[in-house]
Amino acid sequence: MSTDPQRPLAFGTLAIHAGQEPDPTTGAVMPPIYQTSTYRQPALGEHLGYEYARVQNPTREALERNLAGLEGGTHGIAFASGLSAIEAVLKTLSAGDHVVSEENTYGGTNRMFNRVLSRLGIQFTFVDSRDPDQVRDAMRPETRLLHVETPTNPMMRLCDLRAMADIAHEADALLMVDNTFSTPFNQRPLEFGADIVVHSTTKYLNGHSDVIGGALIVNDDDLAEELFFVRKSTGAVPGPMDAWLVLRGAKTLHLRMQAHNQNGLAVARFLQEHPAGEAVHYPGLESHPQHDLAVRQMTGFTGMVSVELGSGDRARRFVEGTRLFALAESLGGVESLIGVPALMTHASVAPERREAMGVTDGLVRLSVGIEDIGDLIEDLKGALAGL
Ligand code: P1T
Repeated sequence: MSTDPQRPLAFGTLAIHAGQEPDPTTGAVMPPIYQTSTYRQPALGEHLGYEYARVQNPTREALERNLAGLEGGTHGIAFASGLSAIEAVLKTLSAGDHVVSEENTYGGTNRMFNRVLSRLGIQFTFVDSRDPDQVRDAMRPETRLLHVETPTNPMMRLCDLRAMADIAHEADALLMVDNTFSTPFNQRPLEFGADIVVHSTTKYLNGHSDVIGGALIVNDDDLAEELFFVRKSTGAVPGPMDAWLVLRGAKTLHLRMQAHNQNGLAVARFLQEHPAGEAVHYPGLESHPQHDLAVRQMTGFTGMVSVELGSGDRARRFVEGTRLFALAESLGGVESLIGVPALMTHASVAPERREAMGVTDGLVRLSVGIEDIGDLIEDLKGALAGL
């Protein structure tokens, strides 16, 4: 694709072209939506590389090559949701194996670990991965996986990806990084030594709030084969239409993320200066306790901002008072959303654990979209005036 094979393609070019060739039969520049469950085989024991759509689908494969290109990996494996992507990795483990996980993950990830997979004999230890010593101390001989999110949902804590990779590998474990909040435009964990990157493609990668999807990206052929095997054997594949929509969304990731990064920073600064906000959590602010680390391993800080308003009542009045920011779960779409994690995305986390992490009833999370920033600030100003 590149005229000079020595010169790597830039991110924006990869977003549009990585893994994409015009359709060989028609020249269609977008891969067709192969809406089929099965494929005719020319003779018994012979096929054209496609047998059954749980196992192979060309539209899904186009998406997988694209996502692998964006994360700098060699294999992408698409799933029906972010949670099913994470679950597939856990299904490479066996009863008795141990996992160390950041404590402040998306509430649904925590629920799957605590209430589903622990019943099958997988053991979990939850840590504050801002502190590498705490992570190292939690590793055991039977630890197979270290799972982190950075920034975390919704406290926007960071962990040092290079340190996490070293700790995992010293213990013969793999490092899995949930890169949903950052996106590969802002942070590429494989470059810091991570083994597996996971995405809820529902969020920024698709970017238009119209699909539930997930993906894993890895660099190791054997690991990829194992994960393809788990997906084939358990079945959490995305449909071809959804795969196509995520691919279409990913082609504008670089443009959307520039706008999300800009608007996110502007909203974080506005909230920081507003007297109603007690604390603003955004890694792009100089006041974020890990701002130096943010600058070292990220190139932008996304559109995710959390603000502490001091009480559940004030949080409720704020999220019910906005007009442009819609009160809703999820994040990463072009439109701005707002919510109270303690009552919504993290309601499944035990209240005392939530409180200990700062996920209070007064904490409001904003997914800042790419609308006009003047209109967004006016909207927030109006809602805060009503507190
Ligand atoms: O919803 P699903 O596509 O299954 O993805 C789960 C998931 C995984 N990882 C992170 C960091 C996430 O934020 C999510 C989903 N999060 C929300 C729905 C939310 O509003 O935070």
